[in-house]
Amino acid sequence: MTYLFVGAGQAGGAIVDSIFDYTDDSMLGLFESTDISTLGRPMVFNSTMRDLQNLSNVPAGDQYGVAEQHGLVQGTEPGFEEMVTGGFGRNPVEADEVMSEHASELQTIFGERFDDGYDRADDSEGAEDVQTDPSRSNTIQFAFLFLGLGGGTGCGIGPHLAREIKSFTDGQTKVVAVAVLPNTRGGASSDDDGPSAGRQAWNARYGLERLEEEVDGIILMDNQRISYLASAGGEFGEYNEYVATAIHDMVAGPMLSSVDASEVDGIDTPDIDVRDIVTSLSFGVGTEESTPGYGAIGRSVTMTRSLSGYLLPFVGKRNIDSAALSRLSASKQTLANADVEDAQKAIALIRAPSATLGGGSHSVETGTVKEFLERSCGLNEVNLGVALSDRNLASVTTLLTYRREDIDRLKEIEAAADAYERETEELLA
Ligand SMILES: Nc1nc2c(ncn2[C@@H]2O[C@H](COP(=O)(O)OP(=O)(O)OP(=O)(O)O)[C@@H](O)[C@H]2O)c(=O)[nH]1
Ligand SMILES: [Mg+2]
Repeated sequence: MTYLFVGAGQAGGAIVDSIFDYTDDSMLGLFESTDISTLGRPMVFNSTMRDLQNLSNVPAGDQYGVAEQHGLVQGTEPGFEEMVTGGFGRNPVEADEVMSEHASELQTIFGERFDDGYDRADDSEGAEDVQTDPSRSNTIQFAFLFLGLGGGTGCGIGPHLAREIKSFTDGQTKVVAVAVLPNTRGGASSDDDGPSAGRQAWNARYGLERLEEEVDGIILMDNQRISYLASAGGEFGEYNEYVATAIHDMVAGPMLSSVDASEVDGIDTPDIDVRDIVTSLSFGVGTEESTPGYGAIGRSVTMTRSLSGYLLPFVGKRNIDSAALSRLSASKQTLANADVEDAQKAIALIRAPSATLGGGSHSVETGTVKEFLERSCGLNEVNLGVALSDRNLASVTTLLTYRREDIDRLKEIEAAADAYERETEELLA
């Protein structure tokens, strides 16, 4: 069983890189040093060698160049630098065409890394057996696909990656996309040297239409949320870290630092897993008409000890305001102009030191967090998990799922894409 963290294009690669920064979850050495790399593997794809070279936590063997002439080229291949120079000039249509021609090479690549993938001759027993059957131990159970929608490469190749991952496992892999929405505020350009906001909106609409067909759920990371920053470009690092932490916690937290149900006050089954995340992110799971939902993620964190408590272990416990933590987590979601009240479902993870989970004045009130989410969500489908933290921090990470039609930002982007199309037609006329 493997989780795959795939990055496409510059933004996608950078976020995956940030997730694999968490290669030691045991800061204080209280837990065995399990980390994200025991659960999942990174793989990044880009058309520009330079972006790949900027990555710190994804080894060259996990990097692939996409080049019109050469197809998919592994980062360790001699001559890589000469082959992967092109880029797609911010044009996802071109990236899509090139990737279409070379998509079948992905099957070879996956085959080399994940044995023969799913055992096709014997797939009648269902996915539950994946964990126990050694012949399938290396199959890809879940894939997270990170990509920017405003550019060319990630936007154009992302849908192909999702389709080929699924096809490799005969549809067994669940794929969640984490898609960066461009900042479409202001007319000219949201990047200094980037394409216009209108063009990025057009790209985003193009990419989303294709992505929706291939994945089980889409988490939106809206760059408009950080557009108030003077130079948003310079702040991507912090924003990537924020999202990487939230996703890392939700995916890896319950597995790496799982909690004993009897220790937790207020909820019966405090464990969530990635399957629950996928279910929460999709509509109509298990039916013919399963469609991807659109999620936004948020995270709030507070210290469980005052600073003096760090020095003197038995003093300085702080009261934890659980209601404020939940509100903040939901309000810090990665989607601009989104109304929590419009969300249909939610899944959340509380992470806290075990001493703060048993009830009492210094504890996280899990019931309060759950209640807050239930009140906000139309479908009353709220799934709450609890995992241990080995630091003196309590955090609430919340993933809210919306229907596409309830998201104003997507309407705004579609309108901007239409306007861009009209403008360019007039120019060409
Ligand atoms: N949140 C975030 N957004 C980014 C980051 N890097 C770029 N972006 C944004 O993501 C969108 C796509 O840009 P890139 O990822 O650079 O594009 P690409 O996929 O490499 O495609 P090309 O146009 O071929 O270079 C744009 O809206 C960028 O502003 C990042 O590290 N984090
Ligand atoms: Mg690029």
